[in-house]
Amino acid sequence: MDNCIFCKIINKELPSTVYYEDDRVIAIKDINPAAPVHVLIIPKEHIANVKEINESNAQILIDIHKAANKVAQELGISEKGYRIITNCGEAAGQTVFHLHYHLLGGVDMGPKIL
Ligand code: D5M
Repeated sequence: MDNCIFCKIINKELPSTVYYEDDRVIAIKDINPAAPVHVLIIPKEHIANVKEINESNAQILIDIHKAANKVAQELGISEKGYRIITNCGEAAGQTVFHLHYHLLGGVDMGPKIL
């Protein structure tokens, strides 16, 4: 999709620190980290947010969670625990309208972070 930051990162038109990539998902370092470990898990297909998840594309949620667990393991936050969240819509704080999950860890989190 034109003018989508994450599509540009996926297409290597913009730089990023990549922790994991396969044919469906990419995991990159968040440019503005809210925790010691802050990774964005992004589907390669342009889906605006979870409101656009339906029967035909829901498999991507499994792919995203599998990638998140793999990255959490590799970055050493799996044992202690981590948080995975997604913002849906402006009121929730979504600023990039290409579906992504924040993987946060490396700190003891209270009920609220982000
Ligand atoms: O989260 C959008 C997130 O995307 C926010 O934490 C910053 C991050 N971001 C924005 N641009 C970049 C680039 N170029 N690289 C890495 N991370 C980026 P949201 O849930 O939409 O508020």
